[in-house]
Amino acid sequence: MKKLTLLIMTCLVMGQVQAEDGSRLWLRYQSVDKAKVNGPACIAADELRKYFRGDEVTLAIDPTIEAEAFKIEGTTISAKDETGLLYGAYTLLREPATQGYQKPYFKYRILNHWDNLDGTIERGYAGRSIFWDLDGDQPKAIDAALVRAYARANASIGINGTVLNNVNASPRILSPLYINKVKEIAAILRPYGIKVYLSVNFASPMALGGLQTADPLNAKVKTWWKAKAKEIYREIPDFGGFLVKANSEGQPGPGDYHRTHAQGANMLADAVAPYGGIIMWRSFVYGANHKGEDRVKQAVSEFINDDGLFRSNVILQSKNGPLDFQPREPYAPIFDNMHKTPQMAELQITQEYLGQSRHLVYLAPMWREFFGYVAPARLVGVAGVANIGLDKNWCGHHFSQANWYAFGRLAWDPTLKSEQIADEWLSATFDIDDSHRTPLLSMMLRSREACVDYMMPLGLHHIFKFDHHYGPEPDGYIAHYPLEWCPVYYHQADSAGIGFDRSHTGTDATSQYREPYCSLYDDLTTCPERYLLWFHHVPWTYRTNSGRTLIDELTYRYGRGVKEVESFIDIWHNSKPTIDEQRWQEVDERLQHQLENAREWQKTCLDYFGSFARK
Ligand code: GCW
Repeated sequence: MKKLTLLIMTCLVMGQVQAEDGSRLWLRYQSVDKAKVNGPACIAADELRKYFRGDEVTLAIDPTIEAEAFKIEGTTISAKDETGLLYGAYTLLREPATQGYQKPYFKYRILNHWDNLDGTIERGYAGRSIFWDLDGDQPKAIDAALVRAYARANASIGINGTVLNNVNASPRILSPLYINKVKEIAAILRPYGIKVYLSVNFASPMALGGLQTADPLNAKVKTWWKAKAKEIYREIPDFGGFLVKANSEGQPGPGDYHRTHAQGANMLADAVAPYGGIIMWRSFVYGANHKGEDRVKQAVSEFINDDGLFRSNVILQSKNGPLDFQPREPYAPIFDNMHKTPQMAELQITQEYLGQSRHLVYLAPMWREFFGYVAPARLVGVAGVANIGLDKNWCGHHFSQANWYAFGRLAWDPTLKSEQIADEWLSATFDIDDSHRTPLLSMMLRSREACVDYMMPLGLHHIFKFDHHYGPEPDGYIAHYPLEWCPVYYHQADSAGIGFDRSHTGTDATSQYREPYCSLYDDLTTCPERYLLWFHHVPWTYRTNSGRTLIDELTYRYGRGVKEVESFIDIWHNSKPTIDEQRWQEVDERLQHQLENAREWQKTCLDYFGSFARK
């Protein structure tokens, strides 16, 4: 008995027996300690020495290779520096047969953490922040091992930046105390090729600097930001820059002083420019200045006059859709309207409106759909709102890890197919053979469309429960203002029909799109059905492509979504013999819950809409 315990303990210490709790993500390599690694001592060398299954591998620094790129010839990886070597090493570990040259598509491949300094995470569903918490009123000590594991996971998929705090930013993040913490984190992330960025509160000069104003044209305000930038760069010379949510949902901004976004962004851009820093300025602005205007039009109205006026180190960051992170939105027309401003797409990995960490929804197909409308060539980067927290498995749902993984892989190469990414992830995450992998792959690939079907088919949107956005509430939250938060404002169901008329007879949001989309979306007969009720108010008796009336088609699609989840459960049950116990159970529980919730969506929405349609 004693011997057995000793054996188990030894194995544990040697890392050979590990519980499958999801904590190792897609990095479940078995250590083989076999390969002889030639070249500089670095993380790439350590990883290969431990996990590469070949006998020998060579790492070579080659200054002629572009930054972050790498070349694999035989078993030699060449790169400009250690970051390139690291990307090459992870690629070789994932795909031992890889040969040739690779470089990342986007320059900026950044996670955005909506983490608050008190440890909570806005729209976080996987526990508390891995970076922040309080110890009394002081910041808690950084967990270096955890942050290192986070860095490693990101480097393995090519992510090269991270914004450490919520866009609804506390000014305290810029206090010397927190800058020191950021410095600590930066030191852990640096060897993995990851830069740190911070979200800043535009009114920080008042909250922190004791100034009377945060007016971007005020000399003292400018001086304050310049001094703050200098202080940050003294501690963190490769600091990335700032992300700013200004004049949106109650956040302060240049508009408070009747200044433009360009004036606000440029003032910050000038402060970080001497150090090579950038400003990511969000276009998610609606409300105050646009009372009465269709919310999906407001970003373009708000920013169009600023095009061409931003400094060259300002990037406009916009969500993929014009409204919020709904399961399906048409692309945001801001990408068609800003011609002189570098742009980044903000994608949401955390599934705020997609069942959070309780539903299995694989997001790569949604992001690929977006790239079909907004060519990656028009973007300088992508930001992903992270789904990471202190939960053992990092993301709450084991399958939500696939979304973190897919974000990184698409940031590296947006032409990768959703299927390939899912296949890579499944193979790395579970020990399954081909016959079991195929149905799981199919489940993942169908899961986003299923979610659209059981939540908001045919272009319905924002019919979620108020505030927490989990579950259906088509009749919910009726306020006079902000109308932008009311389901009834979005679906406009009445005895005649349902849907939001955004054609030229309605709010004319279609006119913000380039051709052919403008004409296509504007005309009820050519508008793709997946956007039908997004752009049109449609009579209940309208015949959809299937020949069914609108209400029958809605009924059919809600039913189809629910059936899909039933079939996911079957697939999962069939895979039981090949999946380790803990993860199988945890996913199974969530799938059962997903089914209940999908049925709730179906019933609530069809009862409610039916009360108009079937009068
Ligand atoms: O989707 C909404 C979220 C807010 C979020 C906001 C934003 C960080 O419900 O929680 O705030 O978007 O993107 O700024």
